[in-house]
Amino acid sequence: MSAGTPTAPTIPSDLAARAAEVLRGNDLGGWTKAAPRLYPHQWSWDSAFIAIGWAHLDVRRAAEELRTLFAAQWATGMVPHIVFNPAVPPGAYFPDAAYWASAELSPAAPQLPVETTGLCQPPVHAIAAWRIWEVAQRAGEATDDARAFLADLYPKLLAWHRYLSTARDPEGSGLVTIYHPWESGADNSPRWDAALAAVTVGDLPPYTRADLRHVTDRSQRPTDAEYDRYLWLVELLKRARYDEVAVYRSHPFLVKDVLFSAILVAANEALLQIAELVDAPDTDRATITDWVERGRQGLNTCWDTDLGLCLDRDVRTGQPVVTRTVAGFAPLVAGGLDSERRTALLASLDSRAFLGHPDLRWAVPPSTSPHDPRFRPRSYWRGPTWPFMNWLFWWALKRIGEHERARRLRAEALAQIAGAGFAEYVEPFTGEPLGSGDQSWTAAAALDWLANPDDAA
Ligand code: 9WN
Repeated sequence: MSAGTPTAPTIPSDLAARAAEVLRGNDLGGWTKAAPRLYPHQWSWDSAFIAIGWAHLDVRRAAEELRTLFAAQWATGMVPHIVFNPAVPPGAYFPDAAYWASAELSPAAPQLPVETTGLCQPPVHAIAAWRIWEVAQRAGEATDDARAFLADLYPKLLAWHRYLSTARDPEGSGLVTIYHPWESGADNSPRWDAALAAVTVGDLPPYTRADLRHVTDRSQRPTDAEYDRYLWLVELLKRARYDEVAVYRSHPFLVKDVLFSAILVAANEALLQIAELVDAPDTDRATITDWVERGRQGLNTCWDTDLGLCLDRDVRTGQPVVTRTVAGFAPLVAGGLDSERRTALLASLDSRAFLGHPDLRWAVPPSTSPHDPRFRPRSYWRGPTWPFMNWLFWWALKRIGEHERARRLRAEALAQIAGAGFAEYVEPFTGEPLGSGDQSWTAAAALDWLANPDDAA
């Protein structure tokens, strides 16, 4: 099946039931593992997508997922990228809670026994919280509970977005700075190659990777050289005791991440809806509206006319990061586009560099364009397609009124899940499932799509 061919996929009638089984299988009561063995903890942005899946099975359980995550929020407002599962034996996931030592090093970290990393991930949480509300309303289910949940979560979301708009954007650029590729959620994307190459790895204590015990084909995971840099960056964050000002002064990896920033814009719009619902003060609403505008202006400064994509910017060098990845479509997620920018972005999306590539098994966006010299079809974020990314872009296309494109993307993405199962990521040409199986957010995306057939467009 080529990208240009219209598809009429057959979706097995038990797909939603199988997706629900995946979530239930990974459910540890109050929170959900990102995957059964490879990711045995609670991951921040996985959790938000997972909550959307739960909303279709049990709205209260969906709310609980986010509540548990936000219980580990730092005093700075940061929502940590991983909340560790105390039942996981040391070494089963690396780097583990002891390695990060966040409570020991930072007064802003949550108190023991809650243990987290000292990084964050893209802020999809307000989007998820609003989606839970929409699902609850549609189902006519316990909307008082859902409203109380949003009222309780609102100040936490506000503190989270404030953290990102201040500590992570001291320049007031509207763009969020990340300290580590793990913060982007797209760990070994070629987006980070140049900034990582400039990092000199110092005296790193010996370590054993746990991921390769679960994914034995090394080509699917980041390389050892990348891992050395990931860990060296953690080492430096620890030496700075996770203090933002110190990190900003000395850290060698500081990058303005356009997809992260665009997600923050969309999340701020969701937060405005929540603010309205919970009757938040006008001053909050004015602040959030400023963040939305500033974010869109920041993204405008990252536009690359030749590529027809938005590019990250390296804070240390001031230079744009020239790559062709799915992150380049960030303005579609942020919304508020003028017609020229919208036309250019959609042309890039439809082009042979992305959805129009003739060899794609399903017309869903590869993480890195096959036209980028660093494209690798089996290697993690260097080419494979990611089901929850399909969800994010489907949601974004719908939000900006591109209903026909959204409908096609949903159909292709569901066909992919029907064919490849609940894989973490998928080889774009052959459709081979890669990484972990039974990945929670893949199941959540399926549940959301299948629960709302009328949502197709
Ligand atoms: C590091 C859990 C996470 C996702 C990320 C994905 C991967 C972790 C890893 O798995 O990252 O955070 O160990 O590779 O890149 O997006 O949140 O699913």
